[in-house]
Formats: sequence, C-alpha cells, structure tokens
Amino acid sequence: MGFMTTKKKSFDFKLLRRIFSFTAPYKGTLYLAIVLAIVLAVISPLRPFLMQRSVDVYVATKDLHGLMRLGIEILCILVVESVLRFWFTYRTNWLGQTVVNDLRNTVFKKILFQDIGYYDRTPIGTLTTRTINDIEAINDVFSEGIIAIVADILTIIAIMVVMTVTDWRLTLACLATFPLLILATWWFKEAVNKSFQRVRNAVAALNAYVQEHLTGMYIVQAFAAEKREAGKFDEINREHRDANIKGIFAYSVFFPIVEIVLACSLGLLVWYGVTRILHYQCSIGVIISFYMYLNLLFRPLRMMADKFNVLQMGIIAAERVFTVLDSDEFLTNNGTLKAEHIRGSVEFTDVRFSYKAGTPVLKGISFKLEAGKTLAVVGHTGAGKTSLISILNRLYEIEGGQILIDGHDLHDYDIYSLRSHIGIVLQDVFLFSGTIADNITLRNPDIPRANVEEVSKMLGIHEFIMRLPGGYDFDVMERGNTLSQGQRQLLSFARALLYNPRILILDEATSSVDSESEQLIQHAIDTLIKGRTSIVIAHRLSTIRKANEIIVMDHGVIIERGNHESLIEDRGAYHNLYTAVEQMKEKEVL
Ligand code: DCP
Ligand code: MG
Repeated sequence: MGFMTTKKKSFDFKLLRRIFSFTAPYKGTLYLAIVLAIVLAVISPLRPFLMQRSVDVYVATKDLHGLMRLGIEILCILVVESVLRFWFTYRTNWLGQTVVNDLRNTVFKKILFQDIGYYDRTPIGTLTTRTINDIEAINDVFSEGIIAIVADILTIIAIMVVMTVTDWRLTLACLATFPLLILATWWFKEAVNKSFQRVRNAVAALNAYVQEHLTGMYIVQAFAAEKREAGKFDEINREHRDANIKGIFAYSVFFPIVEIVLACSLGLLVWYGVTRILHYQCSIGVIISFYMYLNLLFRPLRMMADKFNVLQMGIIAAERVFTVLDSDEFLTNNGTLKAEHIRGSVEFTDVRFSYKAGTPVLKGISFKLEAGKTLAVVGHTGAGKTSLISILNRLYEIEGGQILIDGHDLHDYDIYSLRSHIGIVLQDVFLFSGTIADNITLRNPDIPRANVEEVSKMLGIHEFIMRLPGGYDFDVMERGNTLSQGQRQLLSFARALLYNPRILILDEATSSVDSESEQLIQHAIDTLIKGRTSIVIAHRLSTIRKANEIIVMDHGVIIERGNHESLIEDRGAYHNLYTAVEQMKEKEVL
C-alpha cells in the first residue's frame, strides 16, 4: 500500500526542486559540488588511458625514461583525483547537514506556532518522526542521493565514451553482459525499496509503541499488563527483524551477481581481446586499460540502485515534511491592542464552540464578569468547563457569538500580549525537565531569581521548595514525575502569578490532597485570585463559596447562575452538587 503511492512519486521533480531550494543560501557549495562531479568524471578514464600508453608506447619501445615520466604523471593524477574526491565528499555532506539543520529549525518553528487544534488531530509520534527521522532522510538526498548519482552517471558516460573511441568492437563484447546487470539492478532496487518501506513502518511502530508505554508505565504495571504488552512488542519487533532480513537477502544476492557479471565481462575481454591481438587489431595496452575501465565502471554501478533508493526515500520524507510546512492552521494575529493596561472585565455573548464540526461543546454561553470579580464555574465532568476557558485566550477559535475583554473583541488584541496578561493554571500540570526555577519562569532569562522567590513567598510555597534538595535548583525530571500532584499544582500557581496577570484562569485539579497541602493550596488560591478578574473552575467548596458569581454548566449550556446562597435556596442542580460534595467530605472526616 505504502509503496504503491510512493512509486508514482519516485521522480517528482517539483519536490526535488523544492528540496534544492533549501540550498539557496549555499549556492556556492552546490555549484562547487557540481563542478567537482564533472571534473572527477572527466579525469576518471585518464589513468587507464595513460596505462595503455605506457604499455603500447614506452614498454614496446623499451623507453625507460619515458616510462618513468609517465609513471610520475599517473601518480600526480592519482593524488589530484584523491584530493578532489575528498573535497567532493566533504562538501556534499557538509551541504546536506547544513540544509538539514536549517530545515529542522524551520519545521520545529512551524510546529511551535501551529494552532492547538492541530495537536488534537496529529499524533505526537508523527510530529517527532517528521522533525527527526524524515529530515535525516532528506540529508541523504544530498550526501548519497542526487549529487552522487549525477557524479556516477557522468563517470560511467565518460568511461564508456573513452572505451568506445579506443575500440568499439571490444567495448561491445565486454558490455554484452550489461542487460543482465540492468535486470539484476532493477530487481534489487525494487526488493530493497520494498523492504526499506517495511523497515521504516516497523521503526515508526516501534517508536510509537515504546514512547506510549514509557509514558503510561504506571498503568501497565498497576494493571499487571507487562506480559501482554511485551507480547505485543515482540510482534512489532519481529516485523522489524523480518523486514530487515528481506533487505539483507536482496543485498546478499545482488552483490555476488554483480561480481559474476563483472567476471563474465572480464572473461569476454580476455577471450575477444586475445583474438583481436592475434589478428593485430588491438594492442596489449588496450586490454590492460579495458581491464581497469571495467573495474571503474562496475564500482558505481554496484551502488547505483542503492543510491536511487536513498533518493526515493528522501523524496518521500520530504513530501511528508512539506505537508507539515504547508499546513496553515496558523493562529491569526491581526489584532493590535496591547493588553498591558486592561482592567479585566470579561463578557461572553451567545458563545458557541466545537472541537469537531457538528459536535457542539458550548451551545450559547453568555455571562458578564466585572473587572476584579471572581466567577466560579461548576458542573459535571464533560460539561464543557475546560473548553470554556480554552477559548478565552484563543487556544481554540469560537464558532459563533463574541468574547469581549474590556469591551473589545478578543481578535482586536495582539494575541501574544493578550496571552501574557491572562494567567492560566491548567487541570493537568505539565512540568518540563529542568530546575524548579526553570519551570516557574519557563526558562525566561529576564526574570531574576528574586522575583521567583518573592512570588513563591506570596503563595506560601517558598518553604516547601526550600525543603527540596537543592531548593529552586531541584531537578524536576521529565513530566515532573518526581513531584506529587499537589506540589506540581503549587508550582503552576507560581508560574501564573509571576506575570502578575490582570485576568486569572484556574482549572482546579479534582484530585484530593492531604490536609496540610490542602491548606497550602487554599492559601495560594486566595492569593492568586485577590485583586484580579478570576474565572475558577472549582471543585473546592471553599473556592466556590468565595466567588462573586457561580455558573452551573451542563452539556454545554448554563443551567443555573447566582451566588452560593441563592443557588442553595433554589434547590436545583447546584444544590445537588453541593450536598454530594458535602457528603464526600464528611466521609473523609470519618
Ligand atoms: N473534547 C473534545 N476535544 C478536546 C477536549 C474535549 O472533543 N480536545 C470534548 C469532550 C467533552 C467536551 O469536549 O465531551 C467537553 O470537555 P471539557 O474538557 O470542556 O469538559 P470539562 O472540563 O467540563 O470536564 P472535567 O470536569 O472532566 O474537566
Ligand atoms: Mg476540565
């Protein structure tokens, strides 16, 4: 399936041109490589040619002096050829690496600025493959692919021309084996290509599987699923092995075939050559030079099929990378208003939103929140609470209605300015590998350590951080697994407060924590929401009670609104939620 589509694309020159457009800043090197390829091709028949002359002219006439001169000439050519070849290899590989470096930066930047919805639809593993493996394959286009193929073809042409000019009958005889070679090469190319595809798919599957299971290791072990998962892994791994072995088989068959064809050619050379010598139609020098020509000819032919595959793989990889580059799910940023001095009033009017067209998640949400007030959002799981806040800083675009901040539409604001003045604490706290301080500042070097400590002290988490080995320099492992959930959340509070945002969004984690941490968290939340407009998706009664207004959501609509007392009096959904939470709390106390 995979390679059927790739076959069609194997010589997509438009793609090839686009790959080469990335060499534009390094045109000099590219031209140099091309010139070197031509020069190398032209001088490659030179040594056998001089050899022929040494035998036919100087050995025949016993001119030792001339023979010496010619020997020195051959040596010089050998040195020049070696230096040029070194330079050619070095520069083409340099070009590949440099282009790949640029391309990888471009792709990663592109990914960074992609609309968040793009990540809901694109698996992480795929994007990793695009930025790492696929771009590596493009490198090969430069180092082993197109330039090398062009150089090889030129060499082959040059040698064949010289052979034909020297003795076309002998040439024809020697190359009578060529159809066989072409057939073998074609078979080899197809076989290797097929197995390459399989290997690549298997590697991708292995990557995805390992990545997912390392991330979800807790679940695997907690549910004692190790054996089953190991079994599945074995299956994917076996496919990888089989695919590789198929490829190796093709190589093991092809190379001996080439040797046999070469041997046949040499046999033909000796047989027909000697016949011609006996009839005084050619010289011993010609036979010797033809022996060398044939060897020179077969060397690139042996690798040609391989190089074509490399080229093809590079083109396929490039096509995938370009799909990422061409995706235009960019967030538009046409607004000019700066959010520095916003007061922070928020108004939703009939806001509608969905992740997938046709499956509405928010179905007409309206509310008005004055600057400095606190809004609590409550509701069952899946009601749309997190979605409600994800559209406030334009992580997702709404489908209908309007969101106003200080009376201005969200789109009137410069998105980066807006986002840096809306502090956000998400339900799942993600920590990057690095120190505690890195995680609070998100590696912004402009924020002095003193500010970080000040914020932590305000939130009452300074002592907790200082208790960690190394304090602010404590190394948080990947994803923050060395910290508890409560601790992680406390750090994310500091992250949000550091920028002293006018509007604060808090998606409280549902997980219950011990009473000491609970007190820490409650104090921190109080500090966070004081003096700023806050929208809190609340699970803690203490937080809910302090809110100026509460909205109760269900299936994407607001079903109740008011403050704590009025909602309790209404004896509706809020009352039910409240009593359920109260009961849970009592159980905990017991
Ligand atoms: N949804 C989706 N794609 C996403 C996120 C959510 O299709 N990337 C869907 C799943 C839910 C609906 O949107 O049916 C609402 O999801 P929310 O995350 O907004 O729900 P809540 O935050 O209210 O739920 P919880 O209390 O569990 O956090
Ligand atoms: Mg949620």
